[in-house]
Amino acid sequence: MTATPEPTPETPITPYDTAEIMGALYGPGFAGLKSAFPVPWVDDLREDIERLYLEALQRPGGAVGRGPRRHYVEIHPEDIRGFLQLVTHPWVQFVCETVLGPDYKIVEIGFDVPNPGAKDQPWHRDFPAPEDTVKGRRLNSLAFNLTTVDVYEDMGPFEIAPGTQWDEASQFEHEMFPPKTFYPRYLERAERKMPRRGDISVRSALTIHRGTENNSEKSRPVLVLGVDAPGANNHERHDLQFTRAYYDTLPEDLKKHLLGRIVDELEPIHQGHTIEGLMMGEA
Ligand SMILES: O=C(O)CCC(=O)C(=O)O
Repeated sequence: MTATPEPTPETPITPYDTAEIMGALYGPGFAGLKSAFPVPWVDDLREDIERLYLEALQRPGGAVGRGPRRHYVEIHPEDIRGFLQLVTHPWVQFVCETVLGPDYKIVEIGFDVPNPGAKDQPWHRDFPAPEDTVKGRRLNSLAFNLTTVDVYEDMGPFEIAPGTQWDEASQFEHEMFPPKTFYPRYLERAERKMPRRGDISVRSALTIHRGTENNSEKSRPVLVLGVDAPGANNHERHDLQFTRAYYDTLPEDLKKHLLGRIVDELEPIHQGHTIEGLMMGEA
């Protein structure tokens, strides 16, 4: 048995494993960490999200439909109390560096709200696979998800078809929506995720997935953090903003990972990332 080496600056001991993370994202296309955040911290996040959701619903274009009784809202990092803790969590940083390299960029923060009565979404990717993935066989973006409620079977859990980030998409509508004849392949592989408050997960947004029907009385707000490798250009669909006063409070080594604008006053976000194929029915 090999002895554990003494930690030195060259061999820092981290509890996380590079091969395991690479294997998870390049294999199933999904990884998770249980109990990454304290429950009271998540409860504060839910409180912030509930307030931002009400505000967004009142603002034209503030919340985009993602299907019947479902919305997506892109937000300003400083409008949630836990932004800094989220993006400096050692696992989040480790996964970003491992999969996207040392120059990874945070490009999006928002939340999905599947409300009671939300229906099964069509299986989909969040955007078409880029050339880097199709030809280069490389993942150049990740989406972290953090539930703000404990999820149970009747709450329309998120469902994912492991390994499908590599599926060829020439027959997909808009390169994102596979034809219904492909659904048996996803159903055969489907995994329903029922995280608890404090758990965090990460996936390739190309791994085919869907939100399912919410038959409960409870909504299931989930935070989304989008991160790119250099050149992925997903920031073009988003509008990350920081006030100068807030930005100045952030640690220097975090700033190089933020791809957004510094503004005098936060501006309402015009939602750039609509997913046309999900906007069916009334949101
Ligand atoms: O229900 C979820 O957790 C995710 C929904 C989703 O994939 C989407 O709206 O694009």
